[in-house]
Amino acid sequence: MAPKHEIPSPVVALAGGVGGAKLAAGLQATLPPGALTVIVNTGDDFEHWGLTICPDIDTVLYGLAGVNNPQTGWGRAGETWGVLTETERLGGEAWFRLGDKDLALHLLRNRWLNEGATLTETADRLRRALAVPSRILPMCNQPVRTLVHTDEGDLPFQDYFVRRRCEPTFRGLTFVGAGKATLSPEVAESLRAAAQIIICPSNPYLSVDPILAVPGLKETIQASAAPVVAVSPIVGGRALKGPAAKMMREMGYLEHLPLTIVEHYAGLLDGFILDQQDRAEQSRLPLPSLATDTIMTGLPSKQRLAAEVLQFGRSLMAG
Ligand code: FO1
Repeated sequence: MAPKHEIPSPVVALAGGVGGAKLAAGLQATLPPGALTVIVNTGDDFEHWGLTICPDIDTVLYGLAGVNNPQTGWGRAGETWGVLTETERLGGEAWFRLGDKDLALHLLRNRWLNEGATLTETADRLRRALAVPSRILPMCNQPVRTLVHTDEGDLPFQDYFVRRRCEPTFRGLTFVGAGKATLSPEVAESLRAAAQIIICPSNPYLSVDPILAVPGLKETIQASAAPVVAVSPIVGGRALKGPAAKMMREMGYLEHLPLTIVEHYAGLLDGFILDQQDRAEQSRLPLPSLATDTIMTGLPSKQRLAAEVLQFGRSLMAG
């Protein structure tokens, strides 16, 4: 592991929810304060209880603040559910579990948005309030909403993922509004200034593709001289567990091999990190790669992987 002063910064990470938040926490703990910027998927955002909900921003925010619920991966540790319970008793919708602490954040964010703040400004105020040294940037300020095409018709992402538990058969995705989104100055500047760009082990189709769908974002990464390294979300030849795995199967991605991911990110990557359990696939990869333990549990394993990712990126700069 390189000493902190040898790691080139600033570092920009592209992240979705839980997997992204874990690596981001490791990167933050490894880098000097303020050296990390995380660009986060907002395709999962939706309106609920009259509030704008930003699941991936909040998962990254809570993860970097160390206040996340490690069991669910989303939401707050030590959460209470008074409002949800009462809402349900009054006949309101309770399929999407907003806890009391989480709700407080949403009330504030909504007030700021109603006052005219951008999503980027709200994320910055919240990360400062939770003493997070890293910058958290929504992929854009305009609403982009992932729409899932199913055999039962089109469903907004959270309706499909949480309310319907991915039961309808999956047919495809549209990132509604992506065409009209613009690169925010903060996202553009962070990518242009980056010494390393890391694509976190988030779902490439659900979590990273919406980010790359923001017009100009992919091109800005491609124009960067910084090495771009993706960390595989695959362990042992398999994608995520649970409903996401069903969705991936229905998308036709039967072989969740590291090569599939590399090909998906064609033209973007300088290097790839795969799990040591997939080491047998390493020789198929058409770019520099590193096989290591990518499973992140506690902070030490997140930090160890982060240090390896940074070191690997640095080796690509030298080469
Ligand atoms: N995921 C669930 O499976 N059930 C929930 O009730 C739920 C509530 C929730 C509340 C706030 C938040 O920020 C995230 C929440 N998530 C919940 C997670 C989230 O909707 C998805 O895991 C992501 O969108 C997928 O990346």
